[in-house]
Amino acid sequence: MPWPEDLATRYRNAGHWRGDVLSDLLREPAAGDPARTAVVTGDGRYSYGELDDRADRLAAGLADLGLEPGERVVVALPNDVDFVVVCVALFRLGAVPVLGLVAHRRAELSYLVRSSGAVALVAPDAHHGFDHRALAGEVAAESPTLRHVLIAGNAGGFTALADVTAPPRTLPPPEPDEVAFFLLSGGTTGKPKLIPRTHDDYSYQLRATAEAMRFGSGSTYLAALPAGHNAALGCPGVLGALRAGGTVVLAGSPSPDEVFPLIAAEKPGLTTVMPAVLSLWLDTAPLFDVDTSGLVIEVGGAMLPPETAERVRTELGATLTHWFGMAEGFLSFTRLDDPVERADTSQGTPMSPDDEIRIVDDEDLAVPDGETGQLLVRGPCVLRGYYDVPSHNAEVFTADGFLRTGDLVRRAPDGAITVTGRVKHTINRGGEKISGDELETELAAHPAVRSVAVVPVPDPAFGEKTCAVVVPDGDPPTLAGLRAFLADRGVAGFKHPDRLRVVTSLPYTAVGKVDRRALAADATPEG
Ligand code: OOB
Repeated sequence: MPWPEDLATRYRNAGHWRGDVLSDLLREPAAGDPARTAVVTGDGRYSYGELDDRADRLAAGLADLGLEPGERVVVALPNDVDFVVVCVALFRLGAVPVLGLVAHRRAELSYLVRSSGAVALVAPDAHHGFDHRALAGEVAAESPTLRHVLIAGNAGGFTALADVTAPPRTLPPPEPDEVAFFLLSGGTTGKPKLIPRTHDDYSYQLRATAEAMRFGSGSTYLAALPAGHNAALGCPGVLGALRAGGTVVLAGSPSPDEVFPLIAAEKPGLTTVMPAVLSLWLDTAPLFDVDTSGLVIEVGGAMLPPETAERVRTELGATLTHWFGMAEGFLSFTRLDDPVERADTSQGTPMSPDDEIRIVDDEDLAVPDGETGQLLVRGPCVLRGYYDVPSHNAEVFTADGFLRTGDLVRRAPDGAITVTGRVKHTINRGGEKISGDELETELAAHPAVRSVAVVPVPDPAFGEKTCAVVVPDGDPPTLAGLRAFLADRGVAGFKHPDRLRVVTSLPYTAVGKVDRRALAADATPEG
């Protein structure tokens, strides 16, 4: 779904889209200063020269395996150097990464393969004690399009990523307006959808966010969130840091005992967190006694209590920028020089001067500044359609190409946007988005569930947790039973409900839909 020509021309003339391609990542620093550190992990340090060469060799090796430009490859790797090498190699080949999470299980990975028509899957051998090789085998068994399973580490019966190598050769570069990779949507209705991001649009996002965060070749970015998520990938994140010729520190998890030693050792100037993780960092920081005063912390993804924002300054001595972002491409954030009140209570202004926003009521009519309405967005990074779901696209895009975000916001007279809620059926569990429709469908398959509604419940640490409200069929199910059932169905653990409420009937609205608002209003932290 390309942008219409008039808008594409506008974005090019404005200098947003400059014809950059992500296959060029690593190239310039590797040529100019090959020994410079590109990536640091818990296990090692990797130079631009080394990673550039590894990406070239992997791209050639993948071409020898028969992988063609345009073919999709599901990548579900942890924050490790392989993530960077695999992504850049696929960009160079013109193959299209579909970025999953290492937390994904059979249900999610098979869905990603199926919905993208992927021909290959890249996974680790094991991670945090979980056998991803066995998981890859299960996915392969139910994915007829999959020709290759590539394993980082000990490959068992599959192909080892390290063995996919061939002498570097010149490959035709991708076109700037082609899809560079797919991100996964947090969902509005139904299952999460695939979001195409082009070389031009993502390069603009990487450049503009790096400039706004004053991130340059001497800067270090700490990736504490999963690198496959837009927040840590490209705001400016892992790819933006590499594009700028800076250093990326990849933390295996956002856990304080992993992150604080890395901050002490590598002194990153920029990182991204979600509010739940930030609270954990704040609570545990005194135990580590690390100097965090040089750190700019981008916080977004879920509601940030103003008290938490305040603690970033008083307890960490760090600088806070507050972000509203979505994988769909719209970003709004407070700038480094904004007054602190703005950073505490709003998500600032859109990234691009050519981002267009509308805030509308139920009739799609614009609401005045200061009043709450649904946010509609269009712009040089905002997708024009999810992949291969025309009827869904017809619902969530206006005729003139604005995306209905499903988020409720208000705009102050100075243009700053504040998120106040949402109309979409998702649970925002510490920043991890769970599609209510998807989870209800999975739970409804349980034999003891007659009907089910999934609603958020307030949680002091996560902001929201997930409550399943169940009308039983016979003996009511238990929470543990439902969770085990979902695990058996291969549903990722973060989607399993945290609470269960058993009821005799669900409330319905006048038009006969489950009244989730009433259920959510009844919900207490205890469930
Ligand atoms: C980020 O991206 P996604 O795609 O995982 O989630 C997008 C959704 C938004 O539609 C909104 O519902 C929610 O996450 N959200 C917020 C928020 N920022 C995002 N809700 C309340 N307050 C905020 N500040 O979450 C994401 C992508 C890039 C940068 C930062 C976050």
